[in-house]
Amino acid sequence: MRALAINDISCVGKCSLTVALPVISACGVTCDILPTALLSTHTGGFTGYTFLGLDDEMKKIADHWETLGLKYDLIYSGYLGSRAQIAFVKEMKRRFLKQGGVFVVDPVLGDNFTFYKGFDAAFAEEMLSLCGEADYILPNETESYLLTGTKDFSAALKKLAAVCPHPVITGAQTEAGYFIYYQDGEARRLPIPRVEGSFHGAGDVFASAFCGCLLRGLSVEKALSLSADFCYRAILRTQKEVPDRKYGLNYEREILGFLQALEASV
Ligand code: PXL
Repeated sequence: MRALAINDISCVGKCSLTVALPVISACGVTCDILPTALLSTHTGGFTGYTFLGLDDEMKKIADHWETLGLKYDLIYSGYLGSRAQIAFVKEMKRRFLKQGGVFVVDPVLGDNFTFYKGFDAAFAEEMLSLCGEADYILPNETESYLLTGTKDFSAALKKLAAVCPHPVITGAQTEAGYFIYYQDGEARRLPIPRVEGSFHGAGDVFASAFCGCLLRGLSVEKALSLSADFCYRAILRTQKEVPDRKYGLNYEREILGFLQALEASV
């Protein structure tokens, strides 16, 4: 099995490709990467970060790959730096996803009910059109709101299900805490204990683990529950060990338990 992760390289802050590559590889599958941008840190909470968009380079990389005849079982896209990059990801899907392959979109837009720096409503609209080409979309509750205009999860899920067959809204901040997803024509809930506060990079750990589980042939339910549990454990560890949340999740020492659960499920 071969995956392609299209995401940025934030050199510090444990998100995007610095999470996707180790987590998907550890799941036991090949993970190639297409970097969208190079940043000194991610944009959530740091100031003064550097940003180099890689639009031109991405095109050259794709052209070279075409000469190699590369095709992917799964393409997973995350942080995209511009509307042009969203259009290019659609083209990547057409050129490089195998027939019957899976396209997973994490529509990275924001957190705490605001856009990350550099994103706005026009960008969200473009992201929604990318969601329309995906098999799975994994918005957090903020992104679900920015994509649909509603804070009601059930209503948002319905709107997203009209766009994509398998929307998963992660980390609904209700009293109990749950993920809400659409499967077999109905909304389903996956209870996840709620942890107070915001944890940067949690969405990337979850999405990467989810892709790894799908690639190993797990059902959607099993992939969701194992990935969410891994993410939850990493959040608990981070709460104890990392005073400054912008440095991302300490997921590394939770990955063994996740992989054991994965291997026991295949
Ligand atoms: O974790 C999402 C993410 C990915 N990449 C970059 C980001 C963010 C969120 O802030 O800034 C560059």
